[in-house]
Amino acid sequence: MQMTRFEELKNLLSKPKQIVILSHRNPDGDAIGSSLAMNHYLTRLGHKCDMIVPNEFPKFLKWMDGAKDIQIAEYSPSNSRNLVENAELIFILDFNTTSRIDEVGQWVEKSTAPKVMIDHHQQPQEFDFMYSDTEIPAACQMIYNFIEAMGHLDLIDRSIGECIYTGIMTDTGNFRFKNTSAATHRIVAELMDKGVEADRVYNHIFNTQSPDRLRLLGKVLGSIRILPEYRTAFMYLTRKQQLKYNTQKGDTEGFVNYGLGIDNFIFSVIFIEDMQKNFYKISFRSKGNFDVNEFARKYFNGGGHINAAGGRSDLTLKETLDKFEKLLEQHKEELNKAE
Ligand SMILES: [Mn+2]
Repeated sequence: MQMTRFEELKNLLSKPKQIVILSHRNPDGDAIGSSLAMNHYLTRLGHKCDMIVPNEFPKFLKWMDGAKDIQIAEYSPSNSRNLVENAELIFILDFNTTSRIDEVGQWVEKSTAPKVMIDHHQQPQEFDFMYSDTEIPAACQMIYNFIEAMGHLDLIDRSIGECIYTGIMTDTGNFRFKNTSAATHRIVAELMDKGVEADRVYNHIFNTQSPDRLRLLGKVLGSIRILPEYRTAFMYLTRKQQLKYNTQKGDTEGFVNYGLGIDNFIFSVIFIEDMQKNFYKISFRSKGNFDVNEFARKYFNGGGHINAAGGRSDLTLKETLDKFEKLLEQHKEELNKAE
């Protein structure tokens, strides 16, 4: 593990501190898993920790130990703000710019507390202590490395192990994505030795769906657009459709990956209308060297990783899809050459 000024941080952590642990908007398994694992670990070291995320997270992540203690800034802004203002140390996990956490970001910018970033996304902002590695598939894997570097692997029990496992499993698409390494599997093996049951975690995350969610998936897959000339598939979901299928937070998670299942296809995209505001949230997935981070950054005000990124469009659905199809034409050669 390479963290800037690590020895200094170790020293800071040698005395009990008031710590705030933050993760990104629309928290996923890696965001919640890394927050909880870090919370349990630091609490065991004698620190007082509070976890904050900007908005609500899916029900399928709430079974993890301590999940009910996570503050949601959208629901309790003044309390969250107080916590950030009074923090002596701030952990920034699974994201790397304060713009990913809405108004919490402004409180963080004002805070003079030292900030520790542990993250695997590209182009990080500058923080006091940084462990940034875009080759690692999950922030949770980095949390494991951090605890190891602190010399505390013995403190990882089944409860911390399940949180770390959740983040690794979800961010690697169940150990399928390219950056899943031998190190990832070794860490997972260690976690299993500490009592983590892979099937138990999997069942909590993936086998707790509502019938409506499956029907929604059927609807989305039924309307998938297949563009072999660009090796691309895309889907969309309007607010009206989401209302019809009683869509809950997290229900659309993973839909986008189906497009990559088509033989020889390398690019899959889903456009999902926001339930409150007039914009479309976009998820981009690719296989191989077609860089969706760059694509999302350049055209859709987003970013992420080479093979998985997010973005947004403030245009109407029709305008958004027109823009997207024009971009496919522009990138036709690249899409056809990608491997
Ligand atoms: Mn992540």
